[in-house]
Amino acid sequence: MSATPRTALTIAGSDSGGGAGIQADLRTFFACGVHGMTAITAVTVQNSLGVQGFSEVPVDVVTAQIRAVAGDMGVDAAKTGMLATAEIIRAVAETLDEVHIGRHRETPFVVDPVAASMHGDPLLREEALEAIRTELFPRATLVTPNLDEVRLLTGVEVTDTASQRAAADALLEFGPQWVLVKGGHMYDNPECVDLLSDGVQYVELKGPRHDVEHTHGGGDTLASAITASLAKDLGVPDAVSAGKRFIERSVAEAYPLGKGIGPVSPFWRLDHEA
Ligand code: PXL
Repeated sequence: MSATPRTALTIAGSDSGGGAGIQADLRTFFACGVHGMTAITAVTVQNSLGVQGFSEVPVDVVTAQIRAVAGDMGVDAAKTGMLATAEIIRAVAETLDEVHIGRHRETPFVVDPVAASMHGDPLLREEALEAIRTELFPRATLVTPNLDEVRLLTGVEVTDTASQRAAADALLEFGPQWVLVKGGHMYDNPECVDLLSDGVQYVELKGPRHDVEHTHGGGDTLASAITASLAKDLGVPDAVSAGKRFIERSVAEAYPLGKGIGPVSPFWRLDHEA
């Protein structure tokens, strides 16, 4: 018998292609040595060419999954990905309070405000954006939007360091403890510069820009790697640095799969000889 590893819960949608969503989260948790648990919110039908459709899980089944694992196994850190509807978001927020997950509770909580797939397929109803701002952000230890999500949530168009800082401030207004404004979509910049802030500290995290087209699941993998580090009791700045190192390597080692866009890969963490 072994010691119980730290535990992390992802509340997100399933990607039948295995590269993003719940599947990306679980393989990242595994690669980071954390026991992963899931509350599935929606089932997408997709492959490397895009999302063909999705079906939401009934809201009482979503919340029952959270209660079942939190009550028995315990959750050391949690994250959200695709939440699909305002109704699911509101119910998840209420349930997280009940089980003491969130910035004012015992358990750290990362919100990755997933709105669309990289092909532009919607994964969130438009009316649900307001619920993300008002229900989830005030409960978040950290929010991790990309620049498209920043524009949808705040109206700020990030093009440079100054507008990235303005976006961080606008997001902090919604009440999360920390924001990570990811700069990966600033394609003019030869580096990937993410800005981490709690309104007092503004930390620029610089990393290489890899010239790869296979980046499916990149945002999910970064948020999951950060969540895994939070589950191991790292503070937010250290957890984000560890997550950034993890995603850089996973992007560098992304692989083609199918006829479209392949996934980022955490396989580099495995011992292929074994
Ligand atoms: O990468 C965002 C994302 C999250 N969750 C699910 C997805 C995607 C992107 O396609 O399918 C289920």
